[in-house]
Amino acid sequence: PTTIFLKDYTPFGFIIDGVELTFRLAPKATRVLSRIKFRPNPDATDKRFFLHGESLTLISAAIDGKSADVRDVDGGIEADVPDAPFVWEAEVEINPQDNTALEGLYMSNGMYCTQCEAEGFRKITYYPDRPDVMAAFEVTIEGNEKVLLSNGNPLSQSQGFAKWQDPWPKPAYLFALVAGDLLNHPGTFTTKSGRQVDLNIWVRPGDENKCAFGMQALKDSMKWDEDVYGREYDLDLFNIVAVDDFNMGAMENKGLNVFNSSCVLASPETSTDGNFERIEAIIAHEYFHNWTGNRITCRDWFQLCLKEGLTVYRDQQFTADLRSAPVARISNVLALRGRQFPEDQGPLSHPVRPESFQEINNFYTATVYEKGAEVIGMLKTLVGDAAYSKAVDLYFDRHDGDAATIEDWLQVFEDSTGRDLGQFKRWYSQSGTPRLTVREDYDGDTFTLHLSQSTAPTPGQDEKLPQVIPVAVGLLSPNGDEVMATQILELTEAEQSFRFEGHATRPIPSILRDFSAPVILEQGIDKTRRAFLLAHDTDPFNRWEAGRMLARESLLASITTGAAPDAAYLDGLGAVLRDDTLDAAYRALMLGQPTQSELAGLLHEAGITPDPEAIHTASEDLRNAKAAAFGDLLPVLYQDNQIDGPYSPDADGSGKRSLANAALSLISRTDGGALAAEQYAKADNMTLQLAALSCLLDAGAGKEQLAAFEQQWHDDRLVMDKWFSLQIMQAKPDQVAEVTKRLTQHPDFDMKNPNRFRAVMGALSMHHAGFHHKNGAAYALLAEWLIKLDPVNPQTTARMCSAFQTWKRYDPARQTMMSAELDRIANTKDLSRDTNEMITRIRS
Ligand code: DPP
Ligand code: ZN
Repeated sequence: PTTIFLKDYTPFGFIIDGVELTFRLAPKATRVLSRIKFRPNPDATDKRFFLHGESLTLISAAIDGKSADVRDVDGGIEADVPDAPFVWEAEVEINPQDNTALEGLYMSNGMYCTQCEAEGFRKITYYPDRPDVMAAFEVTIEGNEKVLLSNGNPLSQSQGFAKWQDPWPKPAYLFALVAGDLLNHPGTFTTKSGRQVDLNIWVRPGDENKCAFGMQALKDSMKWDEDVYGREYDLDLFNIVAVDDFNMGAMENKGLNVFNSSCVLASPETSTDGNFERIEAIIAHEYFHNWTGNRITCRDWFQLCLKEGLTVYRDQQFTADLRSAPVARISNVLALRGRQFPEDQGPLSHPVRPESFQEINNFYTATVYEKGAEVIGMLKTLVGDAAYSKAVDLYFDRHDGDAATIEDWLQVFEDSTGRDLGQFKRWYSQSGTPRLTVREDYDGDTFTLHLSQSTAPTPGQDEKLPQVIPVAVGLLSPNGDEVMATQILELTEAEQSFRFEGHATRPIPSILRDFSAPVILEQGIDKTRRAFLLAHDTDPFNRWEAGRMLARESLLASITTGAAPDAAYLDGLGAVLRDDTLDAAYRALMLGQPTQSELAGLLHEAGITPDPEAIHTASEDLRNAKAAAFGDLLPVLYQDNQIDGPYSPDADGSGKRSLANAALSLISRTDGGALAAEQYAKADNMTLQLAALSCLLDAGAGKEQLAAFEQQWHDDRLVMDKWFSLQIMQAKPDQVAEVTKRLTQHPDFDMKNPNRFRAVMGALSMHHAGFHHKNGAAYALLAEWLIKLDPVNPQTTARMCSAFQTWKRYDPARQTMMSAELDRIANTKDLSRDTNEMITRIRS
């Protein structure tokens, strides 16, 4: 396999002045005719005329009307072309029906759709399939389907025919085509300059009642981007299509977003509050790409974080504005710690801007997305809100229509603020999670914080240089008043001290407020201090964090010494739960505790081999201790957070349901599931129904309800995904592999559908104690299915290999078993490039 390097970038030898495509749709033999105007690129040194192409049958090719002599080369074709403008015409045949990889043009439930990011367009026709080649597209579709869609605005439409024109030059990865017997949920939006935009969500018949929420989220996103970033939509039409078979969550194709149906379809009966929130965020994310990604795209795929980090940051801001900012921030940090930290601390660690890859699909990672967003947040913290807005405005002014780089992005900040961002840029090039260590001093007047930073070596990077870390700090007095409001300390050296004068009593610092940098904070403070912060911190994130740390320390003590759950933690938590000035969603988050895989990671970092069984036992014990300690409080929380009246997925309602459901899950540990059964019986929305079922299964009950649930929902694929997952998530560790295996034999288990595959195999790999059960059955089962899926869908297979990324954390017996499974995958004949790269990196 070839490795591609950032440093080898060269521009394409030609510029495109226009692309015309004609699709003659047929399931097994679609013809694609292309007519592309090329001219030599004066800025390019490499003049080779190379077009990408994969799995294409070439019917004919012509240059300026004369049959062209094309040479097959690795990954595409070459031809000799004039040193002047010319027209390339080609006809190819492709087979959408058999395209199970879901890249390029494929079929899902009888409808045609496309996925071109990152490199799928080359499976549609011969083309310079690279993001720095931008062109205006005109697309003709001939097909029997009722609805024929492509990017941009419709030029003409009649039975079996549609012509679309996208006036905005775009890279091929933003191309899209959809054809099917679809229905639309319509809407309109009037932009700030008074232009009316038609909006549609296109779905398969039967799903029309699940579009209203997504439509509202789209309108909210359009308004928000105008209000906050000054960005207006730029076409007369914006289409969203829901597709059942989709590798990603959604795709921001110009004017024609294609969504995994799980990320757009919603109704109270079938979707949980979590689904609604996720849908709102993803609709916003894809819409925001119209400016950060589409109008300004990436020069090459190494710059992926330029659009993804920024767009995730923007969708996080949107959620914080629409819902509760502290709750949103805590959720983002939980996701970062849950997915990005393990990646950055294991064999798959890579910089936010990677410097090499074999298969770019493998770099749509938590590091590029979530850490990429954290980097934008730090930049904003460092320069301040006003300077951030000014710099981003300059970015849009200067680079509209460009395929840009991280250098371009940082340059607008340097130019508009005068600040040197040379050191800050290390956040893009250095991988690994920095560790921030704090020591305190006090001399009767001056309080001093000694901060130091270090980052452990990561694959390919032995030496780490100090990064710029914005550390948000506030000071509290011993009675809990804030004596210094939040300040940003800029840590730029390996070690630095910050002095705070004029404190007659020793203040208590609250450090890394709002999680101001994606680092591991080592504070060396005791329980009393944490309990104080849990009770008094004025920063909601750090208040939550104090509770989280107490829970963490309690669990680690139970795991390593068998200690009982920490009474100080339970006391402090009880006080917070009783404080009904705090919103319900926040209190529900307080009731949570570190995941078992997070604990395994912490033990590993501390040089202790994690024992999944002991971790599981300690986690269960802590939950049981909460159930016992809050025996009187939990029914009150449950009762106080019941909602009369119709379901609404807003922040207030979902917060109440999350607190009531969190209480229910603890109550179910003592009442055998009686209250959960009651809730199940009367639930009129999926949030309550699913939570009740989950509690019942956890309590070892719920057989009847599980069957009833299947009966009720067997026709709804998205709900059935939950039914599959839940049984695995709630299985006892020694049952997990067996339950999973049984579910793979269920007639509705279909590995070709990525949602279903992930519902089952994802749940298997995320059940820490079950996946790592000492009998090794889960390792073998996952490997077996990854091997089966690889020839069908390499992208999803490769993504799921990361379940094994932490294999070196565990004891020799488990390592040997996981290593054997990795070998088995690696030795599979004709393994895809995607999976091969992942397994090679994981084993290294
Ligand atoms: N569709 C994916 C996303 O929006 C890749 N661009 O993040
Ligand atoms: Zn994105």
